[in-house]
Amino acid sequence: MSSALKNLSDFSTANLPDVSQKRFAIIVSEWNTEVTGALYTGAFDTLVKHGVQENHIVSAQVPGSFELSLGAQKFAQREDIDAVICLGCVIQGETRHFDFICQAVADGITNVSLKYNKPVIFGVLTPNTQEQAMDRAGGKHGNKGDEAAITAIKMLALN
Ligand code: DLZ
Repeated sequence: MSSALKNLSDFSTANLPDVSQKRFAIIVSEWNTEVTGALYTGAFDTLVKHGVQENHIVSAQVPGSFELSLGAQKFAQREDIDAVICLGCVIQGETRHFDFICQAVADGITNVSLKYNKPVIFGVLTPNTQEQAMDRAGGKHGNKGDEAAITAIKMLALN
């Protein structure tokens, strides 16, 4: 950023950069596919709605959210990819598995982003229940896949 911030606004879709020549990868986890499928549709459609060419979006599935970091790395390391969006849903269970997966994927995605100096977006829901997940995958709390796509677009404006 070259000058002082004048109007710090809430998260909005106003004044997004031109992304018509940018290329994105969307990595989506196969666990809880009812949720992650909705996140994926939201992210894909939002990219297109804001000017990304459909053939500039590559998509890949990984088995679970734990695998999102490696999936992200495989695309982040490609020179032709400008930003990576990771989508998953880890639902709280009765064991500590939830904590390990959430921590690992958050750390992993952060590391990939910093290593390759590219936006790698954390679009992973960590709800207590399936209902809470659906509320955030096109339900009453919107679609966090849409937000992940907008975040990726916004981060490209920093380049
Ligand atoms: C094993 C597991 C469990 C219990 N729950 C979830 C979940 O709610 N969401 C998710 O994305 N993945 C889950 N996984 C799978 C792990 O992410 C991972 O695929 C396996 O531990 C293999 O590395």
